Amino acid sequence: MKKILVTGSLGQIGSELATALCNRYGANNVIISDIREKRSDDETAECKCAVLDVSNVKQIARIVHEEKITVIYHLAALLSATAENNPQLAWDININGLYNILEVAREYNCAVFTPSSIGAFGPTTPAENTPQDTIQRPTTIYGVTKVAGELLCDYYYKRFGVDTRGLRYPGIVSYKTLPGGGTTDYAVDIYYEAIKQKKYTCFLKAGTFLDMMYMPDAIKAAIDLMEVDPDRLAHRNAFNVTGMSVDPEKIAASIRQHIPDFVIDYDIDPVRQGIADSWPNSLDDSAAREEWNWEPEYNLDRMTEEMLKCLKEKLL
Ligand code: AKB
Repeated sequence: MKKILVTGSLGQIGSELATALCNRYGANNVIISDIREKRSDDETAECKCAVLDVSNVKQIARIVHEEKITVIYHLAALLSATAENNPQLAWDININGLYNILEVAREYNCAVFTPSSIGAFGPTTPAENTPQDTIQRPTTIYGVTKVAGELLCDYYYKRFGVDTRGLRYPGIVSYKTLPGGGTTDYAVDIYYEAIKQKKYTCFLKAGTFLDMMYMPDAIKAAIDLMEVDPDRLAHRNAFNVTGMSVDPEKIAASIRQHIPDFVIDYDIDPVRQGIADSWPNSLDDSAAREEWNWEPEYNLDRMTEEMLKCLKEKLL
């Protein structure tokens, strides 16, 4: 039986992944953890919860040893805009934290899931239909940590046999826990503001195309990848996955099908615009489709319908 540790369990992806893991493997077999105590308003799994700082290798080893952990979903990380504001902290959490997880996984024979990102690409990467294997010269500290993380996970698999697997997540859209400090966060904020005031001021320009994915697909991708027969995996870490390629105008048009007087205007944040401009417009996810049958269930309009319905229930 798997015994699972989730780091970063109070964040946008971790909070929903933890619930899905409890449903699938039983709440007794999942330990959630984060840098802070869980609060009553945190929407995450009802299971054992630990405070865990991933920069403290002894703390990680103690939990893994005491709880007999066999699989770690390692989600604790800084996102792109926050990382750019504090590159030293980004290195410490995104790289030293991952290194600590991999070292403990090596010692205790755990499998490890780690998300990479579209941020692992840069301005010299082909921007349209970005291939699985291509140029990776990111210009952000976030991207540097993501490329280094992909390589480190490959290294731990090849050198020590640690069962490392990972995805290059695009922007993730969801209505339970807000993302924090990402460049793609506008694609979540826009739905909240559409419900609250039928108006949204976007920090990225019209025409800025980026890949996005709805949360249920992001969760399904992580669990499916961790369950597939390892003999099928040629890539293991850092699979391109995507649900859709959209810009702010396309999301606004999809929202207008439900809220006809919804208005979008623009107040550009140069830092996040610069980051977005350095990332691909659309990913080729054929390696994930071939190696472990990846297929998203949500396109833009299906996602919009569900986001607006769920946010209406939550906010009004
Ligand atoms: C971010 O915007 O930083 C993240 C990502 C695409 O990795 N959502």
